[in-house]
Amino acid sequence: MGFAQVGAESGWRTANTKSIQETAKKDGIKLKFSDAQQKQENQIKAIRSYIQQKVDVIAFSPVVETGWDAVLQEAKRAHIPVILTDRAVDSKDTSLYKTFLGSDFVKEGQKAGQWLLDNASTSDVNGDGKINVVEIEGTTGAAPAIDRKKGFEDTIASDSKIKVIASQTGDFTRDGGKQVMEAFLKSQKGIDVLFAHNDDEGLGAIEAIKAAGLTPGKDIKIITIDATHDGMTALSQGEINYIVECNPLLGPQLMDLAKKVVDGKSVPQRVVTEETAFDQAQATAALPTRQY
Ligand code: GZL
Ligand code: ZN
Repeated sequence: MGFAQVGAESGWRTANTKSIQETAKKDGIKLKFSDAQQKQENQIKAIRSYIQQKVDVIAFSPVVETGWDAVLQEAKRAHIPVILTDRAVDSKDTSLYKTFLGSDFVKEGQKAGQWLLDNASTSDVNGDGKINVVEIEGTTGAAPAIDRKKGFEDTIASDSKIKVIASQTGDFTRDGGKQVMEAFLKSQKGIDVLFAHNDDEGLGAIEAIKAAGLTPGKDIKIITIDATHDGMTALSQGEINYIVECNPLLGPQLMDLAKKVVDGKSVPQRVVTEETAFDQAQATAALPTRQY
């Protein structure tokens, strides 16, 4: 298998890589692996090299949704099956990949929005009658960033008191989250809530919130997505208020699907990963047995 990974931008990505590499080893699958440092041209180069090496199957997590048709056509012409994991592509031609294994990101955004609807009464921290939300988005053009934003904003639309007053990409990194939150704290008045598209951005934002002399989780309510170890630790300590899980442990299902595809067996076009969400008490209870 040739796997073209996005990069190593977040705790989620590290756990995802570990799951893929460990499962390949356990299942006796020879894995060629590349890290694209979040650059699409590097992922395309890696896929082309796997085609040249005539691997049996190619799998990758597209860093952004667009611009994949050409290289996927080349894989198809070379009769090498492709499996999408984690993130989706916008290709209309679904013959370009055998299956897409990953989360429903719109649903993740909806779960984040639903928590805010359910907790609106205690989220107007500054008591101005409005719930002002700042949003730190994921990588521009990435499926999780587009879909989480859509799910969240569609859901909070049902409460006119809740408004996203500023939204900017933090590129799914801690440094990105810190820098964007520093800017928001300077430019925005009356921030009540932060919605960050992943734990790492939220953890970076927490550094900026503390540096501004504010208490994360109290002076600014924080909702993030992933449920990585560090995010869940901050949640159990009350620095984050709610985390929607995004399961990175795709290794076992990926290798299963790959074996079926290589054996010419049919596989479902879409496999949605199982995942839940955590409040503070649930995080404290789950932490001791979390795999990531
Ligand atoms: C989501 C995945 C996202 C994570 C981020 O499945 O693509 O990319 O939410 C990661 O932490 O960087
Ligand atoms: Zn308010």
